[in-house]
Amino acid sequence: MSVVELAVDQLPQERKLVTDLPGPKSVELMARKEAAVSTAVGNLMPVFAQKINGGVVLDIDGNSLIDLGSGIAVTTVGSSAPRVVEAVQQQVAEFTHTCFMVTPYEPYVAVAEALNRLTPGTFDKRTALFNSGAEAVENAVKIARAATGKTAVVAFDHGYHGRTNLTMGLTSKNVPYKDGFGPFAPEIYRAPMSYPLRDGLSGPEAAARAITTVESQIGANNLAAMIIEPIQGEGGFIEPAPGFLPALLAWCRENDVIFIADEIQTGFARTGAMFACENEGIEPDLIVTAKGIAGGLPLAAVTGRADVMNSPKAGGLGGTYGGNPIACAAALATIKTYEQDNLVERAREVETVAKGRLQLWADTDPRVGQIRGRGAMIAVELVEPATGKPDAKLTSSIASYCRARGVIVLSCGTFGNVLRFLPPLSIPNELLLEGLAEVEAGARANA
Ligand code: PLZ
Repeated sequence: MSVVELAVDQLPQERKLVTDLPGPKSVELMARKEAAVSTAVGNLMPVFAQKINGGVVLDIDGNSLIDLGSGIAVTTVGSSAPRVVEAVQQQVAEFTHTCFMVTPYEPYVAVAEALNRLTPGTFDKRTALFNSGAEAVENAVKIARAATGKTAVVAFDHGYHGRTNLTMGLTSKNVPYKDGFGPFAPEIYRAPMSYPLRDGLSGPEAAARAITTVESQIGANNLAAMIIEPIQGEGGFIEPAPGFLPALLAWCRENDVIFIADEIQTGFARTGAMFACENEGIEPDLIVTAKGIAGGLPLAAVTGRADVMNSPKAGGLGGTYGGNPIACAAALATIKTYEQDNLVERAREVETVAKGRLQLWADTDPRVGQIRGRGAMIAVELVEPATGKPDAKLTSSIASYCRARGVIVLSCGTFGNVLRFLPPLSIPNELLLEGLAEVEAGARANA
């Protein structure tokens, strides 16, 4: 069994509610939030955080909640993980910023070396660092266009790549991400995704369908890049059928199309491999990472084939803050934690524990359409048993039930009918099981 290093002043690893949720202090702060923050910036739970580590979130009223979300797959090593805290404290005292393009510093180079070493593919690689997932995706597209001299980009049904103008266009779902925010960037196309529960196609069949769409609607001679999440995140934790990704990659290689894997949500041990592409044995031309890279500090990267990464003109990539030294120090400590604490193995253990518990529920409840996912990225798709239609109402009722009882549960999916579990790998198994038991209780309460 792998052992996760624990915070020095670790919170008691238990769920404990001392008020109704939200408690009075959170209610008061929410009133301030509503008076100060745009209503367009929503909150899943109206509960304000005080301190977070291990598998619990302590709120400002003293309630201790079970964390099954990791801030959307970010604090995979745990929030305020010990090595990260130490590295950030050291770096913040040395210098906070130079702009890498003005005065470079070693941590940026070390993060690039680590990503070149860890990402799939033994070929010569280069990396560039950015601030957010969406910014890195935009840069991957810029790089692919520079490398190929072509302009079109194809993304997939149910795909999610961000909220900036270009990445909004790449994102599939309209509400809440795109509605009213157009016009979108030109030369973005969409192909059908492999969705085994709903299309019944094998990987090669689904790939042939996608390739037909691409060839008939875009043309390989116009296509700079294909971008895909190896397991879709916001779209519903959709795992393509085996063989789908390798067939797409092979087609891209034959047609001078850059294959971009968006591993922003799946990367860094999350799926029981350092990167989800490893599960299918594929080596993308470019791989985009963020979230789990730096233990909660904002950092993102594009890593890939040296010839592709070096194709924009000198000075063509950059930004004021990209690869901020504090974020880089955090990333180095985070990566060390993945490797030294063997968190890839810990993610596999989380899969066994979580799937085992969810299966007990599924065995007696036909509304569980499918349990899927890998590692610490596990989902339950909820359906109407008679028709197989997505059941978004049940999904939100269960999520609300859990949140009211101090279990942070996220949902996702184009049809809003998927419960997703993204616990930090620092969560004790007992707490994970307790949280999942509450999910089943929520389903029983909504029978
Ligand atoms: N690509 C695969 O999962 C971010 C979005 C939450 P940023 N996912 C969480 C929300 O509602 O905004 C994500 C992702 C994949 C790109 C992104 C974008 O990463 O760091 O949020 O820009």
